[in-house]
Amino acid sequence: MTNRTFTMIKPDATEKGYTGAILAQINAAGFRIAAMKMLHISKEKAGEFYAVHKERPFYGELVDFMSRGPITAAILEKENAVEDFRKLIGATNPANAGEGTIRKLYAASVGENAIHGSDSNENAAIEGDFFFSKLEQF
Ligand code: ABT
Ligand code: MG
Repeated sequence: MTNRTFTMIKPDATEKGYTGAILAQINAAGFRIAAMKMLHISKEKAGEFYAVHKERPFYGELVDFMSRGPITAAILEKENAVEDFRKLIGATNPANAGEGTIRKLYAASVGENAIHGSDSNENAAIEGDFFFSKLEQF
């Protein structure tokens, strides 16, 4: 599974109507969609997903943000998926994101940064399984 990553189009980008444009950019960059769903996660589920950040000062805001509206979660497949997808989305803070990256184009701030991308193959598998059963991964 080293050729897969996990992504979420976050509530800010969903609210602004960017879902279609972002998915088109992901496809144009050569990623195959191996799983996808739109859903609204609870605070509890958001807190579980971001449990590694529990002690950070921004944790409460992050959980509120991620549970305030629908997201689109997906598993994406491509050679070197994790690294190439992080390049496609750009830096965590959109102010530092490169030209043409998804965060440069669609993110408002470090807290509301439009899209998630897994940071390792191990986390990609954990995160994908958090949202999708084996029957929903193709
Ligand atoms: P994610 O893809 O959401 O994991 O973002 P990324 O991996 O680029 O950045 P990390 B460090 O994992 O941040 C997780 C979420 O926490 C938010 N955040 C981060 C803040 O709000 N303030 C901060 O100072 C930092 C470092 C950004 C990420 N999520 N959102 N939205
Ligand atoms: Mg991260």
